[in-house]
Amino acid sequence: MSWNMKALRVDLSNRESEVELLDTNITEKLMGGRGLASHIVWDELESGVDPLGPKNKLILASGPLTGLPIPSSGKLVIAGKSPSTNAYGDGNIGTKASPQLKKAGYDLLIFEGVASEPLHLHISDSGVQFREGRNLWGKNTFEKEELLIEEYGEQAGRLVIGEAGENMVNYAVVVSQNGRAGGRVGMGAIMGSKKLAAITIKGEGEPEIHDKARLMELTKEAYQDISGKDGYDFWKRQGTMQVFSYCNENSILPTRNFQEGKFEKADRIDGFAMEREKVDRKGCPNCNMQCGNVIEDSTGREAELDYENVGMLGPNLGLTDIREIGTLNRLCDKYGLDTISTGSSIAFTMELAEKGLLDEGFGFGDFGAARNLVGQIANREGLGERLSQGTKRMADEVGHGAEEFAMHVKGLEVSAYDCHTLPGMALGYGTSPIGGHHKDCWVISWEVDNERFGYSDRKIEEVIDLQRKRGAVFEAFTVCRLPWVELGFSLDWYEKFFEATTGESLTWEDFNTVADRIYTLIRSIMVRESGDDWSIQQDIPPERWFSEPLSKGNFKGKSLDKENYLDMLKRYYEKRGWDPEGRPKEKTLDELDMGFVDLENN
Ligand code: PTT
Ligand code: SF4
Repeated sequence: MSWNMKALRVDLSNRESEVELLDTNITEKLMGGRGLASHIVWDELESGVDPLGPKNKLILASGPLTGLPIPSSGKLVIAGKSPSTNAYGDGNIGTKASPQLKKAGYDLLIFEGVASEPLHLHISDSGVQFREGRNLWGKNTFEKEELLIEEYGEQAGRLVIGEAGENMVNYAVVVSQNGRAGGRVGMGAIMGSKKLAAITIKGEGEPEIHDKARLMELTKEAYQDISGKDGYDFWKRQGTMQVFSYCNENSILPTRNFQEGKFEKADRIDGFAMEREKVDRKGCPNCNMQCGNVIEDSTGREAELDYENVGMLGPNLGLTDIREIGTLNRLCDKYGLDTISTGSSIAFTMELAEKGLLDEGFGFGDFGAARNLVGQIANREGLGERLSQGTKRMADEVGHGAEEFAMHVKGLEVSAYDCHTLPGMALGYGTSPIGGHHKDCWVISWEVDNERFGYSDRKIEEVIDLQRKRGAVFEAFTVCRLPWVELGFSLDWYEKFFEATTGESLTWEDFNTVADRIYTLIRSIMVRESGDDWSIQQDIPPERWFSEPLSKGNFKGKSLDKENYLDMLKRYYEKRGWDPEGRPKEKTLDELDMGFVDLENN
């Protein structure tokens, strides 16, 4: 290995820090990013620690390919024990902090304890400076970043939280560059619980690269390959919004809290409607695909739109004005709230109100109510206090069957794909290592093109293959997966990048073994943290997709079948080497050479 191979461990309670060498036994087995972070959660966190207490840790993890000149490498994993799911949680953020971390000479930052006063940490080649953070505390993410730019310049890496993180909302995110947001499983809340208002990183060195000339040559060719791809120009126009119309046409677009998969006014808010309002593009460092669509919102301010944001804050709330959706998106960025869980929690509340389970006078399509709720959630005021816990806990409080339309898996709200007609995607959500997130497995186009309503072994294999690549390898390299996923940039490039960077010739077969370890490790954490409450029920997606068939569109009358789903889930466990309840088997841990996991004595 030839990345920095160094971690900086920061004790916030005592204002101390130390540099540690990474354990090569662990980097060989689990690589970087999600692999390293999940190992820390397994190895260093006592079972049962409070995610918002001093014993949880906030981890920023890069991988062997992060922050290098190669395409779309400006990403960073932010991880810890999640307050939404009470198990391992992480997110992947595009940020200048990623190349700056490498330049400063580290691959990994670990924050422990709790500061007695709000702090701002500045990381550089010479370690960490503990700076007064009171001037930042109470300010929104945009204001915080502005102050940090004044002090450190535009090129410094910045990671901040907004009011939502300070108030420890369960789905508060960490924000960078005024709109990149990561850690929807509440990583912003962990940062807030540690009284960490901001982290800035500015390095002067260069990460060690095994064959720099070769890497630069590959990099040049790779950028040309990407910009020559067929879909490149359209991607630059719409970014992730290019999938919006596809989702509506195929009855996948979340509509009024996932009651339907088709929205009657989708053409008002689709990728083409967005293009008409688009004023700029933004994105992560080291990337020629810049996918953040910037529009002017209904107040005339700039807002950045991605598909998930529009899906969850638009049709899922019954809203039809792209500029109003932009306003909700901008508010989420400003407060540091995840757009997916915010949208889902508001949609859930609107449905509760319409069904008479909450005494509120609003319903779907009410932009004013949605806008007010975003602020109330971030500040945990009024009804916002309840919504800030997410749909699972809120449903438990409301009772009267509300759980049936709380759209989460393991406490994390599902992203913007309706699964009434997608058993494979439902399995992807059910078995995602961090709860209801699509990042590990977007099997939809395969499913739509092949066997849409099937529960076959072939489909399970497709899910596992995507989970390996998207959910583990790209998260362990810690680079963006979109060049491959969206433009068909060949996976072979990554073997070459890896060899030029580290000097090691690994193949995708080797990477997939690393992936299986990471999946089994995160599953072990989940099982350990659930204790006696662990059950196969946790891997079942929201009840609505089984019990309430679609009432409109080309798939009217369709829903998932519970018996078939459970059978598919058990076959999935078998293929993963987990027992019929979804727990990793001893034999599997041995075969994967994971002696560091002992589920019996944990
Ligand atoms: C990700 C989730 C997503 S996934 C989106 S839009 W997407 C939402 N974006 C939000 C936002 O914006 N503001 C906000 N306040 N909350 C938001 N919550 C939602 O968060 C993101 C891109 C995207 S855009 C995607 S798919 C890809 N995700 C990657 C991934 O997970 N891993 C990886 N190796 N590469 C990826 N590339 C793409 O990155 P979470 P970002 Mg995000 C305004 O982090 O917690 O995983 O949630 O990081 O820098 O914004 O890039 O249609
Ligand atoms: Fe960031 Fe988009 Fe580029 Fe990926 S494609 S690195 S998310 S700008």
